[in-house]
Amino acid sequence: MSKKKTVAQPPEKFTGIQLTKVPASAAGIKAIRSTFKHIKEEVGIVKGIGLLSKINQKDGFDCPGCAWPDPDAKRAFLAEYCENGAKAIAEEATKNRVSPLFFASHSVAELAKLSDYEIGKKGRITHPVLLKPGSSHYEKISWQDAFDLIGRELNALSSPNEAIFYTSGRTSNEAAFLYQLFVRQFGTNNLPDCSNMCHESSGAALSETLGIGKGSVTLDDFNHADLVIVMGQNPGTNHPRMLSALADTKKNGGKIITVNPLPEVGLLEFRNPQKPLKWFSGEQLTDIFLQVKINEDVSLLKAILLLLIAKEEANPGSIFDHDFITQKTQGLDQFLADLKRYDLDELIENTGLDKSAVIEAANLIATSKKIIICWAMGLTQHKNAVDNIREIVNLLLLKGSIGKKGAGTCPVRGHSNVQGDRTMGIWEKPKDSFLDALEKEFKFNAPRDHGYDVVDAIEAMHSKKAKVFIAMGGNFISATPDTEVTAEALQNCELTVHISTKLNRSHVIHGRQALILPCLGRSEKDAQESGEQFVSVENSMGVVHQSTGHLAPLSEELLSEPAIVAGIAEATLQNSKVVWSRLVSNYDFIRDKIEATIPGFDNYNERVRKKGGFYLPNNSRKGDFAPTYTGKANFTINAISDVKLEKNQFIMMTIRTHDQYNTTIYGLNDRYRGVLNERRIVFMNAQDMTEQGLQKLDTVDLISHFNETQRVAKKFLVVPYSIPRQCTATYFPEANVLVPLKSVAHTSNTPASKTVVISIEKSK
Ligand SMILES: Nc1nc2c(c(=O)[nH]1)N[C@H]1C(S)=C(S)[C@@H](COP(=O)(O)OP(=O)(O)OC[C@H]3O[C@@H](n4cnc5c(=O)[nH]c(N)nc54)[C@H](O)[C@@H]3O)O[C@H]1N2
Ligand SMILES: Nc1nc2c(c(=O)[nH]1)N[C@H]1C(S)=C(S)[C@@H](COP(=O)(O)OP(=O)(O)OC[C@H]3O[C@@H](n4cnc5c(=O)[nH]c(N)nc54)[C@H](O)[C@@H]3O)O[C@H]1N2
Ligand SMILES: [Mo]
Repeated sequence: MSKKKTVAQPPEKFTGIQLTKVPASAAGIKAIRSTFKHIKEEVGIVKGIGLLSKINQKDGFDCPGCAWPDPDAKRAFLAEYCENGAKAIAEEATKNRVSPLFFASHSVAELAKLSDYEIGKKGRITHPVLLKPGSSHYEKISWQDAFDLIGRELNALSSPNEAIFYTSGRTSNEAAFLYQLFVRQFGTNNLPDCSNMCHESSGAALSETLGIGKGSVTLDDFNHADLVIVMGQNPGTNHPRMLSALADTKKNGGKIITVNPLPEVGLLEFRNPQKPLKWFSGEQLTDIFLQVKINEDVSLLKAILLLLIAKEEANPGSIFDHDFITQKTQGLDQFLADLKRYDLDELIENTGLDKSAVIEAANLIATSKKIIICWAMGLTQHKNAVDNIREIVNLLLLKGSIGKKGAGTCPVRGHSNVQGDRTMGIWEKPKDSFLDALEKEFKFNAPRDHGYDVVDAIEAMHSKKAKVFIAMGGNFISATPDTEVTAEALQNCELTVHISTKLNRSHVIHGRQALILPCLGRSEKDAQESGEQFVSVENSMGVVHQSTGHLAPLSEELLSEPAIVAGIAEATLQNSKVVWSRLVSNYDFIRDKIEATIPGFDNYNERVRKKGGFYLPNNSRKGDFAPTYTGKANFTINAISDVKLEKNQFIMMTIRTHDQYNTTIYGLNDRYRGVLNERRIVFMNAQDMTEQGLQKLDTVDLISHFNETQRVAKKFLVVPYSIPRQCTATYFPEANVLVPLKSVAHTSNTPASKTVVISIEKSK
């Protein structure tokens, strides 16, 4: 696409790679050592230990790492965190400060030349700052002047739809509710969020088939499952506490099948860091590992389904749950008719797997009555991502494995409150019933047209249809696809505003004017007029609970996210009947409003104070599928991948290392994959390397191919790895420049950042 060289991408420089042996197991003593190294370097040991003792405790704060739930009952002291949760905390509680003085001595152009790792390590922002039109440096600004500037720019737009309000998934329920209320009173549904790039495909598939966009299992279900299938997910790195749940499944006699193009270490063997006796001897987790080709999961599922059908037909009633199917589902006949069009051997060939492995997996599924299927980005970020998840539902429906103990759907969420943000109305396609409730409670006319999601928002800014971009957290430029196009989009804006904790690349790829508004982090005390506040969040399994910060705020200038929203709202809205400052004076008042408008939050203020919180209603957990468009659970007909690779082309997936939280780069190691001190690498199959005339650590350029357009990312080092033929992997965000903006999943519009077609050339 754009040939011109900009500074939007991370710099093309190497940091000094070392390759080591891939470890045999995850966690264990090395994880503990790594935890304390990060804590010591960023926070200091004494304060650090105090912090760790509060993570995920019932009186403590919700770990800003992932959305994996905490045990409902007993919680170990100093133990409900993992290595990567500790790193997340270390990043937030860092000693490093980005003050007005820092900005005075570092120009924006200079900062843009740094890598995301280097930018992030500069630390927490201490004061609100403004980049004036044409200026080279951010300067201190008062909160009121910042709010007034935003109000003026928003009110100068010819339509509220020219403004975009992004949200990342760390925002608390209270802040998210206020934010969407302000945005809708301003007059638009332009509320894109990180979910659009994350589990949107899960939400789309699950709502259509089961009548709720959330998963159905609870943590306890892992104790009762006969079989857990983990597809397209790397919990050893991204949800380490999930490994304990998988270990419980095994302890109780259940089995585990893993479907992944990579042999992710954490899934294969695990040393429980919370059980010192297990630090030195690993627990094997995966029983059957299916090393599937990228984006061939539908082929695999269809092959398994054909094998199951053959068994069922040979011995009717032995494999499928006919009572469940008859009472609760619709669409079986059409689904079966479509499935039988496929040829088993062709499907298996697509997957790149041995037939015997697929048969072994089908046999285990055949004899299991209670099955949980877990998945994450390996399934949601493809063109046919929604098909992946609907096909999972087909399998679970045939087995009657939804709505009973030990069974169900488990989309494993990313950001710690991404699910709660959606519940609070952060969505560009709100339901009418939700808007009706807002209108009734707050006496205004809510906008009804759907707003922009992430991809549409980038296109709108690119074509200058949108002119103000406001982000509640996140790092838009580094998280989104097509880095150069997104950069042009942001640079077209009149004003870009980031409500952030830490410095990131989105602060230096900016509009004509730019504001950074620094906010309190999860771990910090939040004092308002009525005293210290807590916030609430919803985890991946629909439990809403409180989160209370314990540290003194790092700067007196910081405001809480709800207070910032209130400040912007007061400076922008002339006729609002909401008394914003009153809502912020005591977050109980915000929760009262949530209770009044969103189902499932009865007695919110009382129930959220109960230790451990409360479960939100979930129809599919109860085996009730009435909310779907047919009133039953729907079988669906799904397509296998239509990606055709030409000679010398590869599929590339963009994945996370063990040392990052999305675009926050904790360190330069990917310990579990044996890569140290380097992020610009491409994992390749050794035979493919030979065919391409490539050697270990050769420097290559990656060229992505999409609808006749090409995008180039220069200077990556080739690392031979256990990965299927024609499959490659790079790290996010370095490779985002290769992900075409228009290459998206159907229905969910999620960027297909795990199906990128590339060719590989030696660098000149
Ligand atoms: N420490 C840490 N924790 C995190 C995050 C983080 O960056 N760091 N991010 C958080 C967020 S927002 C999210 S969404 C989650 C992400 O959690 P994950 O989804 O685990 O993250 P990814 O690194 O994107 O890994 C995707 C996995 O899917 C596999 N995969 C890729 N393509 C395919 C495919 O076609 N089929 C199959 N079967 N597998 C495939 C990859 O090999 C990889 O193992 O983690 C959350 N937790
Ligand atoms: N190629 C490729 N692209 C991807 C993905 C992929 O797998 N491959 N994954 C996608 C996924 S799953 C996701 S979820 C998105 C993530 O997209 P985002 O959520 O936009 O990105 P993050 O890196 O999580 O955001 C980090 C920034 O959030 C700010 N922050 C941290 N804590 C707080 C807080 O408490 N409050 C506020 N206001 N700000 C805070 C900090 O300033 C930090 O720099 O990226 C997506 N992009
Ligand atoms: Mo995510």
